[in-house]
Amino acid sequence: MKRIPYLDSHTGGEPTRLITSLPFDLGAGSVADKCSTLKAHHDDLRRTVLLEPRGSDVLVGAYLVPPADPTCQFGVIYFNNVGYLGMCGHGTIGLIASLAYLGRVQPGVIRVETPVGVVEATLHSPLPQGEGLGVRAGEYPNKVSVRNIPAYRHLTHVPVTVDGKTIHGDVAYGGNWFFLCHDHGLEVNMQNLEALTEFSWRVREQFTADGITGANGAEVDHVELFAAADEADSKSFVLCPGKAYDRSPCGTGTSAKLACLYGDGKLQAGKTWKQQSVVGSIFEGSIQIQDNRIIPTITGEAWVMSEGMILVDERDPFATGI
Ligand code: PYC
Repeated sequence: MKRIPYLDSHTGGEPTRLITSLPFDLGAGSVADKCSTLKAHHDDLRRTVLLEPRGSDVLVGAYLVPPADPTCQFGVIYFNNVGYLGMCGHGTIGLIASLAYLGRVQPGVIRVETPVGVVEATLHSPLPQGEGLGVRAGEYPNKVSVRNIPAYRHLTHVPVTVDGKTIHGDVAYGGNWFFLCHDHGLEVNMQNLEALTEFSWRVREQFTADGITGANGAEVDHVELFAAADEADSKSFVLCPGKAYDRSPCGTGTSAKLACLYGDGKLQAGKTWKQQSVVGSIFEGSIQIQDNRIIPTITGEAWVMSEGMILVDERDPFATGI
């Protein structure tokens, strides 16, 4: 019987399943190298941990791995129901809040190596200034700001025709690749999830058919449909690569959005932008410009919600998921 301990959290409704120790060695390379090794040799573990019957399409997983960069405390590799992610904003907020719950980090700055670069998380102290860095009994700090890798817009106002309707959007990078669209004409709310999902999926298929990619031929595997919001600057529906929608406002998607806003002259460095998800949760985002690069910071809260042990009986026909 294999036993794999896990800790589940959610960030604005989007779950992260944290696996703090892997049952095999991934060598001494960078986190990007470790991710390649996982893909090539250990993809069964991703399937076991995340797919039904032990998981679901909605879950995002996070493997905690040793960093190669000596300035980092942790390395992390995010994964989903169909593969691996470059970075994950909600996942990093979930990771740091989970590590705080486990007592493995204190409020302050924590550097994390991901397959696409180093991100810097700030775990905020829940106590007012002057009351120390600690927490009230039984509580753990759960508010996290993530200074992401640089974000940028790759293509502007790209037309895509779906079901005879032509829409437009930008292709931008925030740690993953996104198509960001405003003129889709759909209501962005919980009553319209099926239509939003099907439409976004068709957009993504059409992108592939049209040969539109991110830089260096990268697949644009996330679709963001934007709409006006009452309690934030904007609301969005985000479709993830495995056809589940992001319950959070999507940290990497918000980073891509901030890069486009800056490119359009609609966001200045240091100003806060509030992005709301289709379920109503909000991330605050801002950018800094450093060496002509756009560096987004995303802030949100995560909540631990389940701690346990995945059991894998080797006789189980669904040991590696459905
Ligand atoms: O928050 O960056 C994010 C994210 C990517 C996919 C799901 N969430």
